[in-house]
Amino acid sequence: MNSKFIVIEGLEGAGKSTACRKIITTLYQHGIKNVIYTREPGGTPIAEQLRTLIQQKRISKEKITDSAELLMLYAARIQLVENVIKPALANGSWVIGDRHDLSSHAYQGGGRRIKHNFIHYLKKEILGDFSPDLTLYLDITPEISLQRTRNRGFLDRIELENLSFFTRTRNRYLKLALEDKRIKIIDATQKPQKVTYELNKTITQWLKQSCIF
Ligand code: Z5A
Repeated sequence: MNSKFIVIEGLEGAGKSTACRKIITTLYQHGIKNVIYTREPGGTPIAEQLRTLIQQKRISKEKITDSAELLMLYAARIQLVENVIKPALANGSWVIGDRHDLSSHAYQGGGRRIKHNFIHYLKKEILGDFSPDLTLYLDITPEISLQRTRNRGFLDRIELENLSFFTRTRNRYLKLALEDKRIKIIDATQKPQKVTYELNKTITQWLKQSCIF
């Protein structure tokens, strides 16, 4: 059975971490037991250090520029892809990714307004043709996202952005999801049980369509 790379995307608080756990269980029930979980940014020692740099509120008075943030995200991503994801796929494992490249197009492209052509150029140069087999985008409004993350009490550097930043991010997610049939949109404003039901349905249909069982 060919191994696959499945990615979960969405605003913070969309339920990505919860969804990753559920998907691993669904795959297990379908006999796919060799599955690893990755998160971005992060997932290797160097990528985790970059994650800390990206998320930390303040290291000194020095501001992280938008371009530096984007480059650090791609540096973390390629460390993870080359050292963890590709070797796992080559060994027959499936990979469930908590965020991947689409996040940069949504947050840095939509949220930070970095030019699409520049991000696309980086993606092509750094990742080449490597991309997920399936992406599940958990759609919530920025208002729900802020409500869920603020309930947690701790906000990192990106979570401190304002509502219009997250509105632009969500709009970019939706635009890109509607343009690419490998991205499925799940309404994640619904109750957790309903979101889990939709996830299972979408994954099961996709497994059938891809002739995986
Ligand atoms: N970032 C970027 O800018 N560019 C990039 O290229 C990449 C990332 C890769 C990573 O944050 C940050 O990096 C992120 C984007 C940026 N920052 N922002 N802002 P992270 O990895 O630390 O966290 P996150 O990805 O934003 O996820 P999260 O906050 O941990 O949320 P989540 O994984 O989507 O949700 P969860 O932990 O499963 O659930 C959150 C809470 O909501 C929890 O209390 C649940 O019980 C609740 N929940 C979940 N689903 C529901 C439903 N359906 N109803 C009610 N409550 C729910």
